[in-house]
Amino acid sequence: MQQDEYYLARAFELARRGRFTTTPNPNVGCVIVRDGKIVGEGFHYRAGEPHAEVHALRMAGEAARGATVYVTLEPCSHQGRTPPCADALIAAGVARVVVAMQDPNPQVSGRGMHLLRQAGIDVRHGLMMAEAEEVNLGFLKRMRTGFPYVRLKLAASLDGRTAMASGESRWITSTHAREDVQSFRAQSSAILSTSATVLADDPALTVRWHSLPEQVRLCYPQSELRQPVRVIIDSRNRVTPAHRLIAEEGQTWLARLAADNQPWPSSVEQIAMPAGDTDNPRIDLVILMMQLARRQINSVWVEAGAALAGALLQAGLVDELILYLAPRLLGDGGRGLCVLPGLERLAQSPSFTVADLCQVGPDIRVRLKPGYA
Ligand code: AOF
Ligand code: ZN
Repeated sequence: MQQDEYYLARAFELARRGRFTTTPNPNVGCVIVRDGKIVGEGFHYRAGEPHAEVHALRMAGEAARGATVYVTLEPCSHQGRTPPCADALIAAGVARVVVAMQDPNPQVSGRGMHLLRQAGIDVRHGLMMAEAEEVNLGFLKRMRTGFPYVRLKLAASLDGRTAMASGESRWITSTHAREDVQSFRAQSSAILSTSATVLADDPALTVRWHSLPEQVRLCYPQSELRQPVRVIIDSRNRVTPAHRLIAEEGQTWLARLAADNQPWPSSVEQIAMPAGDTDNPRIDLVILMMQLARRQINSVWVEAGAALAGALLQAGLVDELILYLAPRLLGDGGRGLCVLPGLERLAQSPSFTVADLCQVGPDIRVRLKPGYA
């Protein structure tokens, strides 16, 4: 039925409005239609606050009786931070529910739709699945696999260099590209970097509201700004309370082999990681990602150097590469994008499929997914 897609598309539009704030919860939108008219609308804004369906039911009031409800994710059946939406829909006396995707959360996983059907409500599900995947890449990956969705950000010149032979590297890409980066940071649960980057650049790794693109600022008020947690791989305890990111607002997690006794503020947590190989103690990236997912991190935005970029790719942990290319040449003495030890044959070289390509100010942005299509 074309009409179902029409109203569900509206529900997806609403769902996307929560993309900066819902983590660790998913983005969900809901539209209630009675006699061909939208009588209620809502979306999930923040964990702990009402779910999309509850906002829409409140707006519809009595008009929800006998209405059709369009929702981008299966209504929940469990008592979480908020009561089950399936119960609220049944109590409101709705006649029909159209669901894009089943909720993979093991606490729900089909039970929400089962409850609705048991109450005599007509339920349709399994439409606009591509949109349903796209709007919750992080939440869905964490629920299905126990790993977060990882985006690796890279920036280079046309010849794939990240620094001049002299080492000069600041601002290869434009302010437009940096605004775009701010928008990706703002949509991520966590920003991942390394002590090498902290020692070299002393970055804040925060979202700065004034640096967000204008179209983002219009729908995301400064008062609502959420700082993604900064996760720093620091196996040799080199980050100190004097580094800039420690003083900035937001939390910082230091992934370390052993904690130290420095006077850390309460916003800093040291995560003890297993050492693995005793001759060469390093932080295991696979274990780190699993730990992050266990801490409800849906999505990770990686901003670091060529060593971490290469290691993540070689460990198969990257879901998406966001590559900014500045239209300039730095020459073949400059530093490359990824350290890939042991790479000898073309057949072993990591390859990608271009997901999309656009111009950001004067720069080029390519989004790539690992593997050939
Ligand atoms: C819905 N509608 O808008 C959302 C749902 O702790 P709670 O109560 O917020 O529950 C969180 C879980 O509920 C989350 O993990 C996901 O399975 C589901 N999210 N469900 O019916 C919504 N955001
Ligand atoms: Zn719910």
